[in-house]
Amino acid sequence: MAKPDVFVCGRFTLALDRPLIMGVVNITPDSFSDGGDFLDAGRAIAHAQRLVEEGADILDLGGESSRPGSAPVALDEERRRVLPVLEQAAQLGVPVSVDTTKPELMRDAIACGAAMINDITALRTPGAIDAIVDSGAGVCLMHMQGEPGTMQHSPVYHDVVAEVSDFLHERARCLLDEGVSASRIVLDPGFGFGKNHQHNLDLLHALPRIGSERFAVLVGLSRKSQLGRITGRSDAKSRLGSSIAAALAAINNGASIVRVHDVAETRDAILVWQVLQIDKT
Ligand code: HH2
Repeated sequence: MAKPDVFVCGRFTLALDRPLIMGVVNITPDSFSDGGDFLDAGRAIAHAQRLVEEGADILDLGGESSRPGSAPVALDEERRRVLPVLEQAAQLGVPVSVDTTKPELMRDAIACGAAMINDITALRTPGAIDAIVDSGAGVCLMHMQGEPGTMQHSPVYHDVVAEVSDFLHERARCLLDEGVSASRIVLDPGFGFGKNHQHNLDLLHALPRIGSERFAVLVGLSRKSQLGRITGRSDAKSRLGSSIAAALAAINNGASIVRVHDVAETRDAILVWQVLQIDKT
């Protein structure tokens, strides 16, 4: 199926003729795979710089963990974590995304140089759409059933692909109606956000339907527990091999952007996989 040609975020226009890598910088004490590693601003900035050197096309800064069971973070604390890092990261030459659900932080982040907002609640907080609409920033709209505190308890769908896809397209419609162009919007089915293993598999197979021809699709499977369930690895940092396999599967199924913790290894895997693919037709 045809895909959009470009993703426009802030002053950047990213060609989608190759898969893009979004490198994750978690400025949190409690993220599921690297909580505490980059809570210090200096370490977070050094990590951001390293990810860009390793080939990240986009950086995603987050100051609030959304792992299953995580507790919400107050606005002031999230600001305190994210903004000093953003100020420096915005100088690194790649678009910087801020992963937040709070409209106040969205506005501050865009004023501070963020080129993209990544919202796991798809801009459902009142004021979130207004915060981004006239900014030119790119937006990732993600699907989540329930809330991080309880979302994995017993997710239920009648038809997971139809429900996720309809939800994302409705949210995108709200932005289009406000004059946001489709090239600024990417859609994400939200792997592990209120989904069991079968839901995740069904969604992975249905990525072209989720994006349709209009929107690029972003996939975040890196280090997630559903990969650990397949390999039997409970330590999130030991999921590098499975994360690379998942990123390649996502790209093969139509994802334009993969959100990953391990940029260098993912980049190399994508490059080699693309060169070595044997045309079986
Ligand atoms: N996953 C996480 C956080 N934000 N955003 C999008 N668009 N898609 C995702 O799949 C996604 C996301 C969870 O990963 P991480 O940020 O590493 O962990 P934590 O939420 O514990 O900080």
